[in-house]
Amino acid sequence: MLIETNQIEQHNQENLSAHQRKFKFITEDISNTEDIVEKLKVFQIAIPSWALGTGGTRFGRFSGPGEPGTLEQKIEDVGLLHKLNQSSGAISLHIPWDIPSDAEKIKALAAAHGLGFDAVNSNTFQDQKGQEHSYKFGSLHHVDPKVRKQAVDHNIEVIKHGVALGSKSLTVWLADGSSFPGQLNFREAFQNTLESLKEIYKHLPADWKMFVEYKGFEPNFYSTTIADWGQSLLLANKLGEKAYTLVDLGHHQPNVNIEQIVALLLMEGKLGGFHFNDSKYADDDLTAGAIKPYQLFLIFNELVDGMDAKGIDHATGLGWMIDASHNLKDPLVDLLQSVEAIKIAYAQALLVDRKALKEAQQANDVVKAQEILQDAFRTDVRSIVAESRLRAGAALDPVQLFRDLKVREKLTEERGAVSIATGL
Ligand code: PSV
Ligand code: MN
Ligand code: MN
Repeated sequence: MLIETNQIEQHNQENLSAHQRKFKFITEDISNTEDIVEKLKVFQIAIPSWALGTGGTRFGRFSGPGEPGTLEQKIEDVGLLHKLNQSSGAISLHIPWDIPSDAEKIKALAAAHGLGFDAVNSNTFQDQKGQEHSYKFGSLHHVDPKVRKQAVDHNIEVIKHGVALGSKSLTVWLADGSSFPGQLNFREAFQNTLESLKEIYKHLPADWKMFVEYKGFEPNFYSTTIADWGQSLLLANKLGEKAYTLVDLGHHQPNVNIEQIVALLLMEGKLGGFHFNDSKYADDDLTAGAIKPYQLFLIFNELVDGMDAKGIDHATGLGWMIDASHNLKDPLVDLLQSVEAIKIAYAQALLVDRKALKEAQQANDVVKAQEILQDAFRTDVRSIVAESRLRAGAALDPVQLFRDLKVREKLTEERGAVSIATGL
């Protein structure tokens, strides 16, 4: 084990009095801190296997030292995150980047790190070696039924891998679309996608969910076949009760009101889960909360409101996952920062005085409504989040402990300076 429990205890001991001072200060002003701490303690955010290596851009990839080269090493990395924050208890695999050679062994390794398997992701946006038909012009929407069948079969294969690992959901993201007007018949592309998804849906185990991810651009730039939440919802409704819309924060055109989308999808019982990240321009996949923390808070505000209204359990009701990749930072530190930002936004949303907000809305008191939200957002909840970690046996300051224990240096010693990590 690269990080021992006693090292976490020692770190917490050294930081305890400073933490307690801040936590005591905030509990004096907030009546429901205990409730918030307990909710945060059980809140888990899954880590995608492809975020563990440096992502790169289409102009180049500057890989970092000690990055994982195998599925086993990726699991070990998520194990390290979970040891540090006790909030990253699952890994999400992308097939075929992460094909497990021996599912039982991989499952046992994950279990030894306290990890489960989140959604499995199919990949029909790249051609693989030896593949018969190319996805250059799409996969599930393709004009050629042979290409569609190949893509359907791949998804069925992914489900099988997921079943062997104990995963409970399949995420389908398609690069299918067009880059020039006239290239596609929109209705036929949509119908083909629906028929293909129906085939895949038939192979979904009874207790599984299918997440239909949408994205309005890239790699196609004129149209994408599942471009927005409306098109994803249309598909999910036609597919059946196991199909849901998945919201990736980076997949919207600039300034789209994502919190409103989330509110309505939740209301319709069709919000499946999230890919958290942040962006300034497009699908930038930056650290969650790095650019627009207020938006992240407003999204959680809708989530808490909508989930409570329906009695949905915050921790288990939706699929919570990060989907980020980073070119400049240590991937593990970046993921720790993302998890922290998500938990901060969640904690702030739990602070919102819902009764007062309702009253302000009913009275059309715009100023009051804004004040209520901004009061919550401007509250420094970091000590509440830290307290939840302390109680869960995690580190008070995961990033600091990562540095102090020289985790990256040790990984580099073990794995070497040159990385062969897969992923985008
Ligand atoms: C596509 O941009 C995406 O967000 C999808 O979730 C993919 O599965 C993931 O990134 C990794 O390529
Ligand atoms: Mn995504
Ligand atoms: Mn994306």
